[in-house]
Amino acid sequence: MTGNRLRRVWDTRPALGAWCWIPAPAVVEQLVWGGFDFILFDCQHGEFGVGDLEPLLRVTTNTEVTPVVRVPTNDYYAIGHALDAGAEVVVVPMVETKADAERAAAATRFFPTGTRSYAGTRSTRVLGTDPEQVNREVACLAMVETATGLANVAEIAGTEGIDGIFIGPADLAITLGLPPGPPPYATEVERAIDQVVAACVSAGVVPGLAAGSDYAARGLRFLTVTGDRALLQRGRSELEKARAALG
Ligand code: 3PY
Ligand code: MG
Repeated sequence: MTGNRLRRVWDTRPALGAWCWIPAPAVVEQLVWGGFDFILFDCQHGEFGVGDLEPLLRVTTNTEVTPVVRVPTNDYYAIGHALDAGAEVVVVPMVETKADAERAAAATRFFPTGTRSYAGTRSTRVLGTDPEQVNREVACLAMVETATGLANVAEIAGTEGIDGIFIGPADLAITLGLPPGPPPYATEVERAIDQVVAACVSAGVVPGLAAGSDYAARGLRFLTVTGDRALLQRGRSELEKARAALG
């Protein structure tokens, strides 16, 4: 498969990925071996910034795993730098309005559709040197994770250059006046998920959710199944099992 493999995956079936919060190539390698469709490198809540991405993204070179980066904020420099380092998909947090969505989309593409700046960085080895082809292959996912974003979701999903909406259920719950928590979510959050999926379907873009494959049946096509921290935390249940076996 050439170009951005994840685009081909989410067009045919739900894409399943893992979060990376721990900035260690050995950890990324384990996730690559896990066989996920994508790894979501989290520069917002992970222990690294966009300047630390390159050695981590390099581990995905020539694998079937698409590198996705959540940038820390909706920022021209952060989006450009993540793409320069080799991100094929950028996830932009806290998109609340059409203007926010337009800013994220413009930073993701070169002229004439955007304002991204060109350089012979690692990205030219990943998606090529032709700006038109790169514009077609990269993807920009806007995060809808606030009550305001939810109210404007149809406009956000319909913004030129927005390829999908990624729902952040924790921030969304908080801004709806509810505590954040694991799935199944509060009724209002579950309803919001269906509202975002409907807006995405009508705009022809990909709906995604920071939750596992249970949600694929609800129309979600970009799902994070687990992450490095969660996998390590399983050590606790292993210990509990071992203690229980000892009686
Ligand atoms: C959220 O749930 O708010 C997220 O951003 C997912 O990490
Ligand atoms: Mg969030």
